[in-house]
Amino acid sequence: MWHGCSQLLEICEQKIIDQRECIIESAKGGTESVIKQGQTQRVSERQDGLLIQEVDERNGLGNIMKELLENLGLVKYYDEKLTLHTVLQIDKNSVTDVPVQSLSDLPWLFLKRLVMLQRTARSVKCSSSDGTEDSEWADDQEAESDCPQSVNPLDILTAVFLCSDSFLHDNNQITLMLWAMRDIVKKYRPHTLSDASAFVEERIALSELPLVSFVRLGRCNISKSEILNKLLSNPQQYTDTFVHFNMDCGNISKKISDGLVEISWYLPCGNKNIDVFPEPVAIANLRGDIQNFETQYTFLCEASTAVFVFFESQLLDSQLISVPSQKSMPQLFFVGDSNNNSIKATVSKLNLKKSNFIFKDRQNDADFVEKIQRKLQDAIKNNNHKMSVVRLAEIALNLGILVDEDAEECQRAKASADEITSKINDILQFKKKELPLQGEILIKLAKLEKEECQLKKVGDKSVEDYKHELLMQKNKLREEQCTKDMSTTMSYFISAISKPERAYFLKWLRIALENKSHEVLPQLRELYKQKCQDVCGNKKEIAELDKKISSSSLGVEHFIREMSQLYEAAVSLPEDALYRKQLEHLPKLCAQLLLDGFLLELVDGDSSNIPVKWITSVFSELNTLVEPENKIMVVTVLGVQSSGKSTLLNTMFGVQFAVSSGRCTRGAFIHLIKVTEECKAELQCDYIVIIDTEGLKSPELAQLDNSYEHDNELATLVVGLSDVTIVNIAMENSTEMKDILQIIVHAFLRMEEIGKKHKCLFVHQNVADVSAHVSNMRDRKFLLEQLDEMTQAAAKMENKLEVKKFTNVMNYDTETGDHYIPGLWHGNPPMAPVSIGYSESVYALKKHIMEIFKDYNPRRSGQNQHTEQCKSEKIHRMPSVFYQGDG
Ligand SMILES: Nc1nc2c(ncn2[C@@H]2O[C@H](COP(=O)(O)OP(=O)(O)O)[C@@H](O)[C@H]2O)c(=O)[nH]1
Ligand SMILES: [Mg+2]
Repeated sequence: MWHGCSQLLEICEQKIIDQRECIIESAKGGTESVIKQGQTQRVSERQDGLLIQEVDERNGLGNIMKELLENLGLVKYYDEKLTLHTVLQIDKNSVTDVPVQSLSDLPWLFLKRLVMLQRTARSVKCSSSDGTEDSEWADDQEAESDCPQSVNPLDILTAVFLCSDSFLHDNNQITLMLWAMRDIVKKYRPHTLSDASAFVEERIALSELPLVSFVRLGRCNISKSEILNKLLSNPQQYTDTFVHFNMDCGNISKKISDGLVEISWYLPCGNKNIDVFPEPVAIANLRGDIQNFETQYTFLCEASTAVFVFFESQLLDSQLISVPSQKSMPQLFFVGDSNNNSIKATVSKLNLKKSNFIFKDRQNDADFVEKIQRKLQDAIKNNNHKMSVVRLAEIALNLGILVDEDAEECQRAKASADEITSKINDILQFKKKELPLQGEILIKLAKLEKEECQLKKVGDKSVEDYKHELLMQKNKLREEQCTKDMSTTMSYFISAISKPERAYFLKWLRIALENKSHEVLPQLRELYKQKCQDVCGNKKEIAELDKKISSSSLGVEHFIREMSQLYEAAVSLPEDALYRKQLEHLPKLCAQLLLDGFLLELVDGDSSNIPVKWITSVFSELNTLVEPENKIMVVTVLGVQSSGKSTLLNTMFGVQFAVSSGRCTRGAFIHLIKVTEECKAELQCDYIVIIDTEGLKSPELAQLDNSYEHDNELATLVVGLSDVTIVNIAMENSTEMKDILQIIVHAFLRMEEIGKKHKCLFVHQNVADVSAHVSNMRDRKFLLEQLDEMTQAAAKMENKLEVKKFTNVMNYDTETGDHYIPGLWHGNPPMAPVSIGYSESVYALKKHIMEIFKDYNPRRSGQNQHTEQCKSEKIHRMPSVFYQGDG
């Protein structure tokens, strides 16, 4: 039961986490803060931002609001709330591009684009069908600004936000939306860092930064938001951070989004020639006139280092421009169209300094923006007042502004999470004590299970005896697991995820755990990356680092893993054992989480263990939870580590696999995506399971920690499960790729054994040329030749001489089986948005995959077959022949 808002926001944010300005600039980041109030209800939101909006209190929901929601077809979601599940499901619009005819399609189009990280997501409008171009001159003017078929993008954003935020129970309160912002993590390089490779990675809600606010008094001919966008962009890399007048439908009058406050951040990349500001700055933007939104204005004045007021000359008088609060003194700057005598008079009357005024006069935008940038820079230098988003909540409370997180269920969930995390001092110790079923014991178990399949050390014993011996050893370890009673932490965890507020709990827990490991992990990971790139890097160091990273990691997945081990140990007991009975409900809890949109660990990256019984039970519970006999299709991605695999899946399906800036992907994880009723028949499935795998290592690296086998098994397992396998190739490391292709070929070949011919797609990343397909023909031919060679070699090893060609084992279409995807960023991160080429190419890949489903032959993996496969000894026991010869 996902609480809509947090979910939706997480989509936006997570993207943003890494993709920064991505989409939304628009939803960019999605939203952040909402404010609603008495006469005027507002929501504050936005990418890196917040918003607010207006509704008449006397009318409950408010007529304007109601009408807009009705037009957008969102009324039912105002009470029910949109869930992540709904937003991510595959429906008839997921992969079709019919022009939008009605307003009620706009929110869905926006969401669809948001999910695919399209940075123009906010520019949604109905295709013009009324032929206004041909109409008479007469009433055009009216039509332009108030066309019934158009809605201001901010209104759409606000409406979607209102319909997805489960915290919004009460219309009549201004609310600060802190919860959504909690997740955003940003990486940047301030100029004060002397070390060229150093960077800052932090949870932006906690960062203490100067906050600069932009507000408007009366009407002003300058588009504040557009100027702000320019202010935040290097001219070579202009980005629409804030919705403004000159955007698609930006001229349509706002119906519900005045009063909204949005926040965004300027983050330097460390290059003086690119950066607009040398240090990070938070920027707040109030929509509407401060005369109508005094609370918001007061709030911003108390929080800000400087406030820029875009004013209407006639309105400049003492009352309106005084700082509304005594508490703090931001520097006020007045930005106006042009200077005139009446302004001069007021200025001298009020004893204001000339330096506090900025006039546009006849300057062009470039000069004007530069002037504001300088003022802003000076203001920050002169006043070192800093503020974090979390501390904004204190100011909000004093002003009677609600904070969304203060909702009771959210606080209860927080208390539960704190209960667990307060016990963590040392991660390693904590894992030993509170999660005792994993670690050493699990590594031993995993080894035994592997040996059970491989029988490598059978020596001169009889196979039967040897197997029995292994079984006894295994049972002993299971018994040992059973004797360790469930830790208090685990019983606490299990009880917390059994409660309705589990989504909040899991997010609080995840954030707290990430904060704990954050103290060491980013540096370790960066070091690891450097060492790996370094050709003559010390391999031993790399292996050490890898171990260190793994032991310093602690995430929610470790708790779920412990659950899986509790279960596996319990089911090794006799059927009627009490302990077993007590734990038999665990798979159901996990199946529920999977349905809620959480990911599930399929292969444990630390021990290479696959908890077969656990996964089987989770899937069979899943089958009971949804209607029985659900068919699923499985999509998997394989490739070198850090080649953008997780990013690819996230962009394609809107899911949240960890990308390297967050936690690292160890093992394999799965996400479940629902297919709507209308598409089930066509796509021949009810659910799509996507599997993200940890990156495969080159043999050289793998040697260090004996991970060949692990990689090999991982590839075999996931290929075995999947209907479509995406092989991700980042061009830069093609030699590494060759080694990895070998692993994959072996995996495919073994799959042939169980009679399944899988579809395979190659994705070439960072290739942007329009002629990519043609000009890479030779490369492709070469790749295929290599694959054929490898296939033959592998076939020899596996004693299948009849197999000669790659296409004998894989369903790979040499004409259509390759996709070329341009680079992810449009410009230089952190201020770069996701490139539209990336997002569109990934969308094309998604369409292709759906086409494959449609044509899939009936010998498909249904739910049952899937669990069968999981059980299948074949997969689990795939002998890793690959390196046996030369390893
Ligand atoms: N420059 C660039 N960076 C990318 C691209 N794709 C992904 N990344 C970044 O590379 C890092 C690793 O991506 P991730 O998806 O975690 O890779 P994985 O380890 O293969 O799953 C992340 O920080 C991504 O933002 C790309 O096409 N170009
Ligand atoms: Mg990954």
